[in-house]
Amino acid sequence: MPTSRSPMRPRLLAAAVGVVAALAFLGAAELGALVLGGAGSPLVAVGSAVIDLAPAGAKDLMVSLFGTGDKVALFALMGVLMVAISAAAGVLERARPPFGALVFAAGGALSLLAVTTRSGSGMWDGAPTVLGVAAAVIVLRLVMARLRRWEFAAATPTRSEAPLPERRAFIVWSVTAGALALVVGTGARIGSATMQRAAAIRRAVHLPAPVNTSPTVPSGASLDVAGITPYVTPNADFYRIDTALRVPSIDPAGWSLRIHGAVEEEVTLTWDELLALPLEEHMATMSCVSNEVGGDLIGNALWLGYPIRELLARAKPTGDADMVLSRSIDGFTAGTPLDVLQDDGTDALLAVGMNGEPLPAEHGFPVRMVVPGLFGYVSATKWVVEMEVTRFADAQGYWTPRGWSERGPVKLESRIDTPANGSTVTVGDRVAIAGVAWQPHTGVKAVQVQIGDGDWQDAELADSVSADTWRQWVYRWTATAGDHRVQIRAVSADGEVQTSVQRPPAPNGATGWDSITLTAR
Ligand SMILES: Nc1nc2c(c(=O)[nH]1)N[C@H]1C(S)=C(S)[C@@H](COP(=O)(O)O)O[C@H]1N2
Ligand SMILES: [Mo]
Repeated sequence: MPTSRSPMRPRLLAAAVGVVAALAFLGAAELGALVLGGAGSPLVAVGSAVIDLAPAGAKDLMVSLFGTGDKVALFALMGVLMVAISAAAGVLERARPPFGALVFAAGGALSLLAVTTRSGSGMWDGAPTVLGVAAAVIVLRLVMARLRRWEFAAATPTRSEAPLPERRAFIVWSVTAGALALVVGTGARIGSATMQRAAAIRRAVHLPAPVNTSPTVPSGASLDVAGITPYVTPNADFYRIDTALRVPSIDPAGWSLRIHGAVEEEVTLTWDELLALPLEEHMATMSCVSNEVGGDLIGNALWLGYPIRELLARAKPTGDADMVLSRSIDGFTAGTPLDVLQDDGTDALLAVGMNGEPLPAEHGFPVRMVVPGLFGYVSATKWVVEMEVTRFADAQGYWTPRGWSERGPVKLESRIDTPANGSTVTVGDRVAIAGVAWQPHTGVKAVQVQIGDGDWQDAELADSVSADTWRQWVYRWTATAGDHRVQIRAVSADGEVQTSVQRPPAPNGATGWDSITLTAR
């Protein structure tokens, strides 16, 4: 018998629980889509499917009714439908569990169909929908359980007419779940839309051809060894290091670079002005100061850009300036020696292209710096918008007050890519021990290999485009029985032999020899 303590309209509340579960579906799915880079949103996919499947007459009707607002009207219509169906599912779940949950599963299956049959959909595009259904079912079951407890408590006779704690719990649970889903879902949808707009802007960019003859990679730069690092690193595999929680999204149309500070002429350069300049293409290996011996925070790419020295020549640095503090739109800064940037023999670029494409967003779109021979943290500012000509005595880059050296030339290093540490090989087999070695801008002239206590042997060295890139190397060893320690060292074009002294990355780059152990049986 209902009392004033029991839910006034339990079926209406059950319907509301269904709607909250639908919000949870959308919120979780949109969050999943955002994580996937804006792909797989069931909201978008179902909307598109409806547009595609709708008969022409219905489309015309929508357009004539709502004009250019037809898409908004479509989403509103879908929203009304979704509220109606999820409310019904809530009522059903209260009366006959788990049939309400099954309605969500069925709706999920339909939107999964819509998502995965969209043109260009990828393997993971169904994941947001699956996540959404899981969230909806969990919320439906949990919040419905609260409603049942309230109904049960109300039906249990007591003398008190005081409001029930179960009532309170139900309200808290449903409101919290609904609000959370709304906030997360809206935020994620906005995030995905922003990312997709940024991706479309990048796709529309047309880079000019370089004025220099871009370096052709000699066929001898790539050794035929399984497991060796490719000479040129594909953009998708290029290591990424930055302090950006969110990749900055810059519309090139609004981008400009300001060169100021100790200069005779302040220079401002827009995107169109930059692209109209004679751009050059140069290959360079870039690495991170945090790279451990044997680590993979290093990559080699073809960069298209304008020589920074030319821009500095326009600005005309004054007095005793010795540093350029470059600044990213997100506040990151790097302090680069002015003389390196002015040097005729160093291809320091204000880069717009990477391996024949506009810079990927996470690698600095639309514009970054690339300076052969210097670690990224003192030279390779991504999303660069400002260069201040100053002095090391007066300014510091982002990492310097955080315990990293003011100067960061890349150290002579070498790495074993294959075989993997701890591998077992067969006695008598020819084993290709191979990897890469680098000291960008100086160059590498030899790599030497030592097996156990044996003599240092010269490895075979691959060609390279220039001293600015790493070089592949291979040493073909006939395996002899036992456990062997294999270590390597590089010799620079200057004749420097890579030091065996083991130092950690801080404060200015790791040193030491890379080594592996091999067992031959
Ligand atoms: N805006 C910005 N640029 C930056 C950084 C950063 O944190 N923010 N990190 C630098 C560091 S430490 C390195 S090693 C390189 C890495 O460039 P990549 O992510 O394209 O490989 O970018 C440099 N440029
Ligand atoms: Mo770095």
